[in-house]
Amino acid sequence: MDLLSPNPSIYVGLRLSSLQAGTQEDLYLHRLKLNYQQCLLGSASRDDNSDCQDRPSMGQLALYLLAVRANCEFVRGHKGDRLVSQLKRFLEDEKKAIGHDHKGHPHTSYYQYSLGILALCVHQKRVHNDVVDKLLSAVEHDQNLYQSHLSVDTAAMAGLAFTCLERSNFNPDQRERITKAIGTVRGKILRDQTSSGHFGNVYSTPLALQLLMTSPVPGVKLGLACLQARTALLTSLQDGAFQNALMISQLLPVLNHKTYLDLIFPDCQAPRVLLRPTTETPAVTPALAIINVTLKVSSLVPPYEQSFFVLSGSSLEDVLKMAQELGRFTYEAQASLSGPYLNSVMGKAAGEREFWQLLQAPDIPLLQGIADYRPKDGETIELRLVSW
Ligand code: B12
Repeated sequence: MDLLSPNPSIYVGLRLSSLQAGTQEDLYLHRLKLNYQQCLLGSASRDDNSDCQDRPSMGQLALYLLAVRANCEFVRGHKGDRLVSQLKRFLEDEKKAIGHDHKGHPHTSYYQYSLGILALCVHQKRVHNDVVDKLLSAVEHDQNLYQSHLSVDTAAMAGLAFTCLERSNFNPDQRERITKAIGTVRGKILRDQTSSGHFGNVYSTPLALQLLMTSPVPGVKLGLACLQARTALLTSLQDGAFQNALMISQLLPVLNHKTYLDLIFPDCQAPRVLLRPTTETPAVTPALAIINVTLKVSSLVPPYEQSFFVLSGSSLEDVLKMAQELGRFTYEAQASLSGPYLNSVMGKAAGEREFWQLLQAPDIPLLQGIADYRPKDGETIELRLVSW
């Protein structure tokens, strides 16, 4: 995948919004189908096709299946069956990685595991009880811990997967546990509401709201919490917090009172307003200011620290590029659906269950990636190798 590959999450978000992009939308789905089928089913053209350097992950395949469903299609035929089998195989492998005693971890994450179950469910494909059991256990054990390890985003995605199983009457033997787990993740999300109204942080709020909106009996307390979250989201939206296309794709359904569960019975006839290409507003050339940003890496020996003068409005990625050009500093980023993901610094690649965390020194994790975050004058950004 590269940064120009079509992104299934964007297609899903658009189809669950009140907007449509006319023929562009059909073209986009066509490109998605070509890309995913070629990369996953390994057709003959794979070797000469530079579009698929990496095989899509379990979560990407799941998002692709959600995109197909968003167009009111079911995966069909030989190719469709193969994709479904692949996703089931991915889940089986993850189940093994978690292990009988639930001591291990999925190779990807419980977020992608949930996406996999959700995607199969909206295509009316059942998964074995023991696959669902792993996700149920993750939620149940998390509840016993003093501090929750599942992020709000993951809890919300797990809740959406469970709710789909519940609504589709799948895995009837586990019904009681499923219903209880939905209550558990809902409670966790509500407890994680911040004073500003967001659930977790601004970027986990769209998925959290998607889950809470599926609640059959909203009740006054839940209704109020959702209202506060919506208000907080709208304020963040006006403040320009939503620049990242993937984040917008998770927000669009919520703004249209829809959730991923609408993909069980999608409504492809609902009227949507035609999106117009944005008319370029004449660029208000901001006064060219030069700011000072310090880049710091303490996780390695010898540590690195250097200050740079960059144009205000530069992204963290611009700073990293400049540092690399000036020497002594190197980094590598890989394309993801969220944008470029920093995976190696000074030749040190993050290992399994490790990542290069981005922080505003001394200790505030950034809420955006290297392409979206724009450091302010005088700021020190630390890149820290941590386990997760
Ligand atoms: Co994260 N992460 N994450 N993350 N992550 C989320 C995307 C989200 C939305 C969480 C949140 O704040 N609510 C934000 C992004 C907000 C935004 O775009 N404005 C977020 C953030 C901010 C980060 C960090 C920047 C935090 C930090 O360092 N201060 C770092 C990334 C730093 C870097 O570039 N090195 C970070 C790290 C992680 C870990 C804990 C390492 C894991 C990823 C490792 C793994 O899964 N093996 C992680 C996860 C799991 C997620 C989560 C919960 C799911 C992502 C996923 O699997 N998507 C999302 C939640 C969400 O989307 N709402 C947050 C589905 C698959 C199919 O898509 O593109 O193939 P994918 O997935 C890959 C990328 O998403 C990438 O890792 C995934 C696995 O390879 N990734 C990226 C994960 N996080 C981020 C963040 C950014 C900015 C980028 C570019 C890529």
